[in-house]
This record gives sequence, structure tokens and C-alpha cells, in this order.
Amino acid sequence: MTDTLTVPAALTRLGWTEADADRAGATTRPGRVVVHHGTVCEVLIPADDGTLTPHTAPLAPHVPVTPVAGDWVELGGDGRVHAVAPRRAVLTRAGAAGHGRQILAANIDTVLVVVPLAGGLSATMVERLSVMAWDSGAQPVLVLTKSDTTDDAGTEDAASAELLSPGVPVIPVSVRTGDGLDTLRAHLGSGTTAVMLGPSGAGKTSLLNALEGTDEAVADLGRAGGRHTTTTRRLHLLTSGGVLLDIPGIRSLEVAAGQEAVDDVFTDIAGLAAHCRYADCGHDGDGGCAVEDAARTGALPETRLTTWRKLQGEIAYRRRREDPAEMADMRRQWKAVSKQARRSGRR
Ligand SMILES: Nc1nc2c(ncn2[C@@H]2O[C@H](COP(=O)(O)OP(=O)(O)OP(=O)(O)O)[C@@H](O)[C@H]2O)c(=O)[nH]1
Ligand SMILES: [Mg+2]
Ligand SMILES: [Zn+2]
Repeated sequence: MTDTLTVPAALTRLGWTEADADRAGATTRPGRVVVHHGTVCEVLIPADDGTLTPHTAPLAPHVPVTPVAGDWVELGGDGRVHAVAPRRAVLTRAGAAGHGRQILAANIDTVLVVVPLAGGLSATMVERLSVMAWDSGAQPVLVLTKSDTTDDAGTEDAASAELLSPGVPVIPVSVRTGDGLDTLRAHLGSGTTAVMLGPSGAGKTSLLNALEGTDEAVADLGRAGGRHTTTTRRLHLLTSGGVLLDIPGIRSLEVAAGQEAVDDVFTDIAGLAAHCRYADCGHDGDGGCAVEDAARTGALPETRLTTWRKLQGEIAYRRRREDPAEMADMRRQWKAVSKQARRSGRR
């Protein structure tokens, strides 16, 4: 924040891009949501002199959506939020039953998938979080934290992770040694909005503090897991020019994604599937299955197929839950089947 920024520069500082301009329209001079709690938003707005001014804005009553960190909003003359701009890439998680998806961060360019190396690299965590990241429409970057807990600064784990999540840059980092921080900064330049996605205790907030020299609360050393240290979703302006959203840790069950995102991560299985006998092969006992053949010979790691199958099951489950027509079909089918079963039971 300096006094010399022009209004467009102040907007750029907030991460405003041409893609946002396309969506929000050229006439608006929006503010950006830093954090939303209850009925008010903390918003940063470009002031006339080009500086950024923090403002606490209540929601006007007619606003149809709840703003989230990263949203661009239009403030009325009354200082309230009157509209939320249409969102580009959004990070979402599976909500509780019947609640659809919850938006965790809006208008993002990059998802930092934050996975700790302490205690060993979890392939499943890399795969599942990468799927969720691809599903946002933003570019994933895999950040392997706590590289100081390995013998080789995370080099070997980084090589394994590249195979687990093709097409994704992998950066081992440590806030203890400073390893990888400059490489990470290079991904967080001006005009980039990034969000950190990872389990609780992965070291997301520690990373923010190390990048910025800030003092946001992090978990005490050795504290038992299970509780989130970060409890809000908040946007931070970085000295590297970009914008970084720190959010509470994600649980594995909250990972929600579509088939396309799964194919982005499981390119090996998608590639093999082209050689299955049936175009709609389920890779689950169907004849002439190239995927299962590869798993048998070891060309495809068995664990990879296991995670892929679990994700397929979750996608199907969620589709049933989210698609009322399909759900109604299932209920009808269930009723018919159970009626049949009762009848044959009486006979
Ligand atoms: N050895 C080592 N420990 C680290 C490193 N980074 C973070 N930690 C420790 O990991 C613990 C958790 O860090 P946090 O930054 O609070 O984790 P978080 O991902 O923000 O967790 P939530 O806010 O709950 O989602 C803290 O005790 C940190 O000291 C690192 O590079 N090396
Ligand atoms: Mg945190
Ligand atoms: Zn198959």
C-alpha cells in the first residue's frame, strides 16, 4: 500500500485481472472481500487517491448470495454491499447432507495444495487434494511442507509427488530452513490470487508467516491434531505482489470433485482406459480391461486404482444427492425393489 498507486494499480494490488473485468463489467469500481463474518464483510476498496482503504460493510438485505473471501463486491452509497460480482474459479468443498457445495474462496488463479512431509508423504492426500484443486478451475501447485523433517530436503518425495499429480509444479518448502520459499514467491506475483488447501496442521499459516514475516496464530508444537488453528477464511496482500487466502484445514471427507478433475490427476488411468474393450468400461471386473491388466502387471500401482475407485464412488454418491431427478428415480427403483422383496417374502 503506497500513496502513489493509481486506481487501476490499486485494483491490481488486490488481484484484479482482465478476467474479473470481463465478469464484473467495466463500469464498476469494486472492493474485495478480505473476510466475511456473520452479517458483515471486511472489504478493501481502492480510494480516490489510489490507496486501499479497509471498510466494514454490512450486507444490503436483497443481496442473493453470501460473499466469501476473494469476492469482488459493489458498495452502495450507504457503505453496504449491494452486489457480488459473478465469480470465476472457486474452490468448493462438499457440504453437509442436503447442503450442496460450500464455496471456500472466490476468483482464484492458483491453488496451493499444502501437504506435509513430516511423518511421510501421503499419496492419497496428494491425489485427493489435487483433484479438488483441479476442480476449482484454477492451476494447482503442490507445496510439500516441513521438508526439514526429511534427510534430503524433500527431493525424493517431490519426485514421487510429481508422478502422483501430473502437470503440477512441486515445491518442497520449510519455514525452519527457508528452503523453497523463493520458488514459492515466484508463483505469487502481482495479479495472482492463490488459496492454500491442505489438512489442519500442514503448515499453511506458518507458510504465510514465513513469506511475510507476519505473526498469524499457528498450532503450538506437539499439540494433538483434530482442531483447526485457523478458523476464518482471510485474504492477505503479499509483498511479492500477489494475494493469498489462508483458510482452515480441510478434512478428507470434504473433498468434492467432478470426473474431469479426477481425470486431470489420474491421467495414467484415463490413458489406459482408451484401450479397454468397452468404451464405458468401469475398470471393475469388466472383460478386456486395460486398467485392471496394468494393475495386475504392476504397471499401474494398485493403490492408485484404489483411490480412483473411491473417488468414483464419491462422485456417484454426490451426483445422486445433488441431482433431484436421479434421486427420485432411485427412490422409485428402491420402492419397486423392496415391494418385490416383500411380496416374494410372503409367498
Ligand atoms: N518442522 C517443521 N514444522 C513446521 C513447519 N511449518 C509448520 N510447522 C509446524 O506445524 C504446525 C502446524 O502449523 P500451522 O501453520 O498452524 O498449520 P495450518 O495448516 O495453518 O493448520 P490449520 O490452521 O489448523 O488449518 C506448527 O506447530 C508449526 O510449527 C516446517 O517447515 N517445519
Ligand atoms: Mg492455519
Ligand atoms: Zn477398463
